[in-house]
Amino acid sequence: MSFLHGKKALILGVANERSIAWAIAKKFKSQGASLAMTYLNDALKKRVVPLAREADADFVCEMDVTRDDHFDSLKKTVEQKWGHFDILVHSLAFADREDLKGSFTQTSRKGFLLAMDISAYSLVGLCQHLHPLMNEEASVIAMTYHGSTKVVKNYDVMGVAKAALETSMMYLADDLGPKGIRVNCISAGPIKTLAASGIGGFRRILETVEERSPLRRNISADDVSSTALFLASYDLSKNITGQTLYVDSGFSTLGI
Ligand code: 0WD
Repeated sequence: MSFLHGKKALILGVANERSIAWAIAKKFKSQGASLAMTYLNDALKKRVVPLAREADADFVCEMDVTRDDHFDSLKKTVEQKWGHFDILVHSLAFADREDLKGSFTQTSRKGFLLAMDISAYSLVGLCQHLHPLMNEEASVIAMTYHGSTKVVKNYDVMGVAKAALETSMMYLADDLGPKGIRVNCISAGPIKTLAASGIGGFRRILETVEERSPLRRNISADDVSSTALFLASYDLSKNITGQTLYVDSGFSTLGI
């Protein structure tokens, strides 16, 4: 059975073949969806275009979420190529490396706003521009992390941005629910990707999950893609919205 047959999925956040967004793209493709992907800039275009070709994407375009004009051009492109679409995946985040070193008190205004802008406001901007093109039964999925609700060493300003992302997700779910659009987050356990390499002591975080999580193992990008499929599919999750689903081997449930 293919759960996404005839559905159109726009996926933001593929940087390379290790990206969570790439695992999601492959999973959606295998379930019958048509894809479109965006890349951040020319440097990443070289990596993303071949992946988009491999996934037989309908189109690929540039999208830097700090640029207002890119929101307008993305909307225009989606409208021209597809008209309407069904699934939006937000799998992007950014903070200055300097702000991910364990001294949160030293966060600059500039660093704080940058992390918020790219990692949280972007979801609001995307929904604002694209919701008129979303079909009823559409699903919006954003990626988050446990550092939003608990202190995780070195996650710092990104934890604050993820808290804003998760709360934005709930307000968007309430706003867009009457149109039939669902909005949810997946809170993934640590996975070694390009973005993760910017977080100090990331290897130790992976070791801790393996040692202490209830399931005593780390998760993979493919695990996240299966949950993304569940949330993308109207048949599987039609009454789930405004939620953060944890795919973390149970780690977030631990106290001492
Ligand atoms: O352990 C992990 N890897 C986890 C990641 C655990 C839990 C959550 N996440 C989240 C991340 O915070 C992010 O929201 O999953 C999402 C995807 O992250 P990823 O797959 O781990 O990382 P990566 O492959 O690096 O993709 C993120 C991409 C950027 O890559 P780089 O590394 O070049 O910053 O986000 C994109 C970019 O492609 N991105 C932007 N896209 C549009 N406009 C921008 C921007 N301004 N900045 C970064």
